Parts: sequence; structure tokens; C-alpha cells
Amino acid sequence: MAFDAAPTEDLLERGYLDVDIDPRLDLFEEIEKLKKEKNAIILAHYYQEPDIQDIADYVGDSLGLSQKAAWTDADVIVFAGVHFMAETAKILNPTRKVLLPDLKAGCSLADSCPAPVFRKFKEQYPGHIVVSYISCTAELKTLTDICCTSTNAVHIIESIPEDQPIIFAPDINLGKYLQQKTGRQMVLWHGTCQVHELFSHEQIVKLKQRHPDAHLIAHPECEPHILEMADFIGSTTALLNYTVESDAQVFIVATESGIIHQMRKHSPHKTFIPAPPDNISACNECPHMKRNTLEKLYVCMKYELPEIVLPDWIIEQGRACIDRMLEISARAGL
Ligand code: CIZ
Repeated sequence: MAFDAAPTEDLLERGYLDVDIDPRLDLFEEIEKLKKEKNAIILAHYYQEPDIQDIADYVGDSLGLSQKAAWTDADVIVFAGVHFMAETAKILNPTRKVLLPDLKAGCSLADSCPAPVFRKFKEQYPGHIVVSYISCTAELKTLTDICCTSTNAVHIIESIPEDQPIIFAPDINLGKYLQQKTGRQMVLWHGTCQVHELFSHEQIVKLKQRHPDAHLIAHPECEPHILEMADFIGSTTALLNYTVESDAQVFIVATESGIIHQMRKHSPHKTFIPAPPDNISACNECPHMKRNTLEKLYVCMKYELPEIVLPDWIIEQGRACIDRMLEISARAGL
């Protein structure tokens, strides 16, 4: 069999190149070689599998990843994350080639807010400005005034004059959390993330009984009844920092379980327990994030496919809301 033969499968149908890889290859070494050869940078989200996090040049949340994508001078940005994140990198740095190992790595939250439907929704609220969580499509960003991530969302809402009405999209749980934190009433779009809405209140209570000293740490995309129980609520970066700084030794982690890889690396002597999902769901892993594998990463870098290509109008009109977010974040020292 010829390994590494030129890709023949229909990329669009599969979402990735289907190539037989020589099993004798050390993919870590090969990927390092490709990075140098192509002047490529690998940006990986905290929810990626451990091998991908370990080979990445930068691992972080959407804010950090956007900042890196905007400022990099690499010729190729390899985005190990989901589709909207790679689109954001392309919008911020359109002259670079942006690759995503699997084009079908989507996002349930982004899918919950289709731009044409949102446009009609927005028309019902004249005079409102739109704040969108970065977990939305590039097209939705063209209908957005300011983007936010969970790291900077409170700062973004607080930067808006108090008498200015706001529509917040697409995550209803994050929206409710922000209303509570900032005291601002907002018109909320009813979208959710499939991972953060499956945690089981009952199972977490049982787990807390078994580990009475454990701290429950939760992402604000979780449902309010989970957040009410939490000892700490924050973005992935904030959760990671909390586990480093806290005196607690055991943490129940209510977000996608990929972040636990970094938590263990930063605090090898502490214990991290993924918050249990309901009885129907098998685990709290994002099926989209986990579509990317080390093999797909290697093939994608070798053939420089699949590539993120966006129409010029999306890049032009989608950029302003991300730039505003980055400006407000910089002012807040984030
Ligand atoms: O914005 C992100 O990166 C996500 C999905 C979570 C977080 O809080 O960092």
C-alpha cells in the first residue's frame, strides 16, 4: 500500500482529507518539521485532545486564540478548534492561509442561531445593539455590534451605556448569567451549547456528598441550576487559573473535559473530576472539538487542506465587532 498518497476522497463530503498515513511515522516529529517548513503556527483550543494541545504553539480560549491569530506573522494558521474559531482567525488575518483539520468540526451553539432568522429577530428590536458571544457564525458576526467571549463578557456589557438596550446572542445561559452579574436586562436569544446543558444536578449533588471538600467549578454556559451550586464560575482560562490559585485539592469540573489536561499539567498533585452528565449522555466531550485528531492535523498541514475561505463581504463586515471586542479587552488588560 502506498502511504501518504495524494488525497483522492471528496473533501467536502468527509470534511477532511482521507489519506493513509505510514504507521511508522512519528507524527509529533513530522508536524514539527511541517511547522518549520511552512512557517505555520498551530493554535489549539483547551477542548482539543491532549496530543493536539501538546503539539500546539499556543493553547487557550477564544479570546487568547483570537489575539494570537490577529498578531501572528506565520504564513499558515492551523486552527485546532471548531469552525467559527477558524473563521474568526481568517477574518482577523485574511492574508494568511487558515486551515482547520476537519471542516465538519462545527458548534451546536453557533448552529442554534442562523443568521437569516436572527436578522428578522433583530428587526423586532429597533434601537438595540447586538452583543454576540464569539461562538457564532461569521455571518452572524456581520449582524453584531460587539463580540464577546466568556473571559471578557462582563467588561463588554459594562462598557455599553446603561440606557442602551442590548440583544445578547446566542447563548441563553451565558446571557442570564450576565444579566445577574451586571444587573442589565437584555433581550436574549434562546441558544445553548450541547455540552454545557447536559450536566446532571442530581449526579453532581451525589459527587459533592462523596467529596465534601471538592470545589465545583462551572462555565457560565451551564444551566442556572448548575451555576447556583458552583463555588466558582468562569471562562476556561478563569477556571484553569482558579485551580492553580485555590487551596482546594479536588475540583469537580463543569465544562468540556478537554480543559482538564491543562489543569493536570499545571497542578499535577490535585484531583480533577469531570462533572457527570445526565444518564442519557455518555460523556461531557464536545463531539465537534473531538473531530480533530493528530492524524488529521498532520494531513491537513501536509496538503494545506481543508482551508477556510470566506467571501470578502463577510471578512469586511464581520471584522468590526471583533475589533471592538479586542479594543475593550485591551483597555481592561485582558
Ligand atoms: O470561548 C471559549 O473559548 C470557550 C468555548 C469557552 C471559554 O470559556 O473559554
